[in-house]
Amino acid sequence: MSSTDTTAFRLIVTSACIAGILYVCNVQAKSPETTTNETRGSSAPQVHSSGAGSIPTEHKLSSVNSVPLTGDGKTMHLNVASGDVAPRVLSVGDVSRAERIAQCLVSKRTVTSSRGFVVHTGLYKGKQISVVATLMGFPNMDFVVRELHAVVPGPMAILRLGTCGGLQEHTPVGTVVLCKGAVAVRRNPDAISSPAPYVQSHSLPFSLAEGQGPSIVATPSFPYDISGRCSSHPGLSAIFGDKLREAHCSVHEGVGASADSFYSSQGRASGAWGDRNSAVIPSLTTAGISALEMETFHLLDLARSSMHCESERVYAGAASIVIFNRPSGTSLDSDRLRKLEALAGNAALETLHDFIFP
Ligand code: R1P
Ligand code: URA
Repeated sequence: MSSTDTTAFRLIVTSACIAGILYVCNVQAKSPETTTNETRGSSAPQVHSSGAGSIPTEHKLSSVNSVPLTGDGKTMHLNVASGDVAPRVLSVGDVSRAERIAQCLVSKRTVTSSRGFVVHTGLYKGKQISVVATLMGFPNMDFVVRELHAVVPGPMAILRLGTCGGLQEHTPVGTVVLCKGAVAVRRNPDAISSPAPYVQSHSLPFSLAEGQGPSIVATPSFPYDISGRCSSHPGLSAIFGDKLREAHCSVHEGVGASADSFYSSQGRASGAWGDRNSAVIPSLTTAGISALEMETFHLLDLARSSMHCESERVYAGAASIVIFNRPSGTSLDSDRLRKLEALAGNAALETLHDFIFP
């Protein structure tokens, strides 16, 4: 094949894949009963699920002081065993987003767990990739990364594709924010339960430079801890950026913030909870944060922590689709979101496929 033929062939395969995802979206939008794990392509997925998560009565868990495993070698919460997971992983929050993107995999097999995690694994252009529904928040990302890592020998590449709030005027809805790094925003219960002399209402300055330690330490007036920045793997992120741009996504490279709540630590107004959070969004925006979501920081933090162990290191990166623009108060319509999920999902699979472990 000439290089023109090869390019044309790749274009056809990629377009067919995106068309497939969009077709599945439409089918699902019309008939919600089709959102189960049944076959949608030529290859029948093998699905196995169990009551993992609650401790199975027939098994005594081993390794209780590391990653607890059932008698048949499955992890307690994701229900995965050795051979169920590929070293290249795409993590998405939403179960239906994972299922739609996984339509691009052939010889797909699916593992579900009673905790709600879903792991699809199959071949993408000849390489094994897992697409995982990670659900929401730091604790779920922790279960996913640690339990997948426990059953995959050697290094792993993990990308997250999520949705987010855009904090800048130049990150309107529909932008895909490629995350160069992230900080964590956490509500501090000791600070919030102490009487506040006043409530901080305008921005508190902090820097997004790397290696600076905590950016903001919570006080009763501003009861939120903002961590220092943790970075994506530059090589993996650069490929992801190229693939997103090739897919004609509107890409903005920036630093994100991951919050421990969709509400308090994302600066959403509340009457009932006394969140004292009116300075959260101004502070993040003034510091230059582009995207606000709930998992990326923890993924990058675990990847950073794995660096001391080269042979089992996690290489991580992330991007998220802006569904709300906080300065303008606008939101993305669901059709555009589905289309962007398909394009960016395909770009993520391409990235994982092309990434060469150092
Ligand atoms: C909140 O609505 C959820 O959406 C974002 C947040 O991080 C959080 O998980 O990401 P996902 O769309 O990947 O779930
Ligand atoms: N996900 C979040 O966590 N926050 C948003 O505003 C949008 C998506």
